[in-house]
Amino acid sequence: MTCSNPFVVKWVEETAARLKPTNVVWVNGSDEEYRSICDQLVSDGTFTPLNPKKFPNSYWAVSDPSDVARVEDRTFICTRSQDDAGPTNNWADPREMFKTLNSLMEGCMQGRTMYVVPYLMGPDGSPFSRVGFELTDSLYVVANMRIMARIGDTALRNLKDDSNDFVRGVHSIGDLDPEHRYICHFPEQNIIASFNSNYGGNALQGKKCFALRIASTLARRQGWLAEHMLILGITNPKGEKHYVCAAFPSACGKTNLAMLIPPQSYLEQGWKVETVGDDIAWLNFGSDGRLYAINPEAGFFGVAPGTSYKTNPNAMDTIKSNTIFTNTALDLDEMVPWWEGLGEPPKRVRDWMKHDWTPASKTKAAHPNSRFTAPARQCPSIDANWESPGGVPISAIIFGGRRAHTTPLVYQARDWQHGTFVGVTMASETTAAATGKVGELRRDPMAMLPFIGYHAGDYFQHWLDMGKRAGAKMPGVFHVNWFRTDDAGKFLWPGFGDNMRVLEWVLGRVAGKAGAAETPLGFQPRAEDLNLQGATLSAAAVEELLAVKKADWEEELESQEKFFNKIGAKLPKEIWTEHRALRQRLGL
Ligand code: OXD
Ligand code: MN
Repeated sequence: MTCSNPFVVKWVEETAARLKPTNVVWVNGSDEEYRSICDQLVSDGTFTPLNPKKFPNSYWAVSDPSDVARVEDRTFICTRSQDDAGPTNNWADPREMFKTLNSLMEGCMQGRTMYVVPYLMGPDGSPFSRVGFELTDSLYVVANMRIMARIGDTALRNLKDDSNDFVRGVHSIGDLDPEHRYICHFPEQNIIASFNSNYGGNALQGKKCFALRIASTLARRQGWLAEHMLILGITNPKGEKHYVCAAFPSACGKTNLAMLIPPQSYLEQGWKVETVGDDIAWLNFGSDGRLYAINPEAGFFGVAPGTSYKTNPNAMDTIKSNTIFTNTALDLDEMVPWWEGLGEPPKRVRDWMKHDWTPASKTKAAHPNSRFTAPARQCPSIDANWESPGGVPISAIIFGGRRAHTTPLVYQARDWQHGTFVGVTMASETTAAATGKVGELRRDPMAMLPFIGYHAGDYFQHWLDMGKRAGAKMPGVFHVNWFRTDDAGKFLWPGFGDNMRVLEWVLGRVAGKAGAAETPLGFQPRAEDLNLQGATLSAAAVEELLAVKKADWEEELESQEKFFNKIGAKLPKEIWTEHRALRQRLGL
């Protein structure tokens, strides 16, 4: 299918004239084309084919050692007014940034091919889906985009010939110089430019750049929400099904929760959990006034280390074929990927830096942020409605973070305004998905800190406004913390499948059936309100998991205030009101 949209054709021609590729190839998204892309990546040494019996049509790749994660300090929101980017984003003047990028990228594709990748974020034919184009000189990016989005002809079919409403994206690997790495967003023009990185979160523009940063600005203008949330469906033994969204900062187990397998006792009673998405949700009002979610993505870009048949069997079965492994280690005898947490190390291991590795080596074999890119449709728990054009109705929104102390296992917000406050005050101890220090407490509102494409204060206001529009039809809001530890630093909660116990309580609350105590935080289960049958938990551990300690909260309230002051005058007054009310309820 040739593209007959004159806006697209003109922009592609203009871009090619500036970047000067040797040739321009339009990607159609077919199976045949994908096979030939993979063959080329094998012959140029980017892809190592894996054992065709154990991992058919799957490949191992490693990145430049300096290019292994998102780079928040090199990520920019370019708006005419600095105030529109707000205090949590790196701002740049769009004219200045265009100048910088134009001079850096002028002729950067000489001797290379420029691939034109039309992509659709969202299900084919959905009124909520959107089209983007990524012009890239990285065949690795094309191969990953083929898994993560619906690319080629499907995308073109979803764009009207007279429509100028698409995201224009340019990406070049340049020379991977970290000093001149740029991940730039121009929300006023719907433009994305990424340069000198080939890492998924920087270079697969459909994901964080479009589906979160640009989409959040579209959502604000158009009255919807683009969120960093997984989507899952839960069916109870009576056959009643509810969908929930959950927001966690990067690498807090979102993929595991999205693919949760309930404990045996739940399975025997007929509970079922199904996956709609593991990272991003676009939420729109349906005609009944409820919020409906679509997963804009078509694949999973999951963290490999720690993934195993013990922690996430559904992910393990998803990645058995048609998968790209980046920066994992390689078992040279079996030609299968390996990473820490998968089990016994194989005899002959090549690490992600392409060195021989043994358990005695001082480094990890797989990079902690090594990833698999796998088609969502291969997930055994994929929900029958995951590509439903209208989306799935959302009954609850769950916020969470990685906190060793302070926040209890679960609590429910009192109403939407309070729920927005709970989201705004989310915080988590940092992990490896972004470059930077590991283990520090970082405030991460709605898990969107690195992804809000505009002023965070305006974003919080948008959340409040959405609630005013829908009133009582908004989903219930909850907060969970799977990561609370005892004095010895050991996790108190088993996590993984046992998180089902918390989900059951959440759905029970939404249905008005589960019991709770009203506490300063909102509504919390008492031990007897949770189904802990079959869980190996002492009464003391349960008590500790549910405890709210004044000293911890005193510190927490102070940290919230510091964060609010950073947001400044645009922090909605309702958020201060909720904060003061919480302080009062805690008697602090
Ligand atoms: C991701 C992230 O890769 O949040 O999903 O960093
Ligand atoms: Mn994410």
